[in-house]
Amino acid sequence: MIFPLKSKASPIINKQNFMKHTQHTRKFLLTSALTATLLLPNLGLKRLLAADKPEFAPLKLQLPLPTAKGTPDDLPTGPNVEKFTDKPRAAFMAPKGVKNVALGKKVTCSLDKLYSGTLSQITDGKKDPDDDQAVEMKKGVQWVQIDLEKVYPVYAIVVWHDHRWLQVFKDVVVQAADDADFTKNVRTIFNNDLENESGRGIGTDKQYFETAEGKLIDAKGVQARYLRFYSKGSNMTAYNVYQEIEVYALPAS
Ligand SMILES: [Ca+2]
Repeated sequence: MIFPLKSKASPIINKQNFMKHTQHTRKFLLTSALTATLLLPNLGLKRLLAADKPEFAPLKLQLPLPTAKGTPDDLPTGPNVEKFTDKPRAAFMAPKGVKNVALGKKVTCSLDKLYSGTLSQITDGKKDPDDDQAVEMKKGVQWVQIDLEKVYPVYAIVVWHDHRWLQVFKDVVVQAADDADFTKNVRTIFNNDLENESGRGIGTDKQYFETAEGKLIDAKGVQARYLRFYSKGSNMTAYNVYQEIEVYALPAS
């Protein structure tokens, strides 16, 4: 009597199990397909985002020799002047593979004549505190301009005005534009011109001392081809002076 019941029940149970199994399999396959459909574009998107956000590493600079002229006694002070330090700058993080894209690029300026040097010396890679490496131009608000020849995302700009002496250059403004005449999409990257001497607006950045470290400006990936650098002498000289300007960007942009 028991066997027939069992034998009747078994196929039903097996069939139910089979149905359940089939339903589970279908659910699993559907879920898997759905997950794959949702994940694949995300993975693609993630890859794209990863490509947009490159890996960062400390920026390595080739620093010039320090000056042997010593420290003047009457160093400028005040709330708008960074405190002088002879310690190395903290590491600046920039995307891996950035290069000085300004090296060898054409430089123009606000004047027809220079006092000393040539404009090409501003992007020749040399920045030692030697008199024959200083490019000097007359007093007043003057500018030099670099054409990077194409648009780059710029991460760091390093400027050596004149570190032959420990001094502070005045009204330093750095701007980017889409055209050589600086009429299109002009953006200010750095400005310590507190009284709008250069007519570029009042700056909020601090004045700083010239040292072999140069002034590193965080350009935050600004898209730029033309860069213009304003100044109006220093606390030691009315001249405007440059030894080198470096512009760090990813070359394959
Ligand atoms: Ca130089």
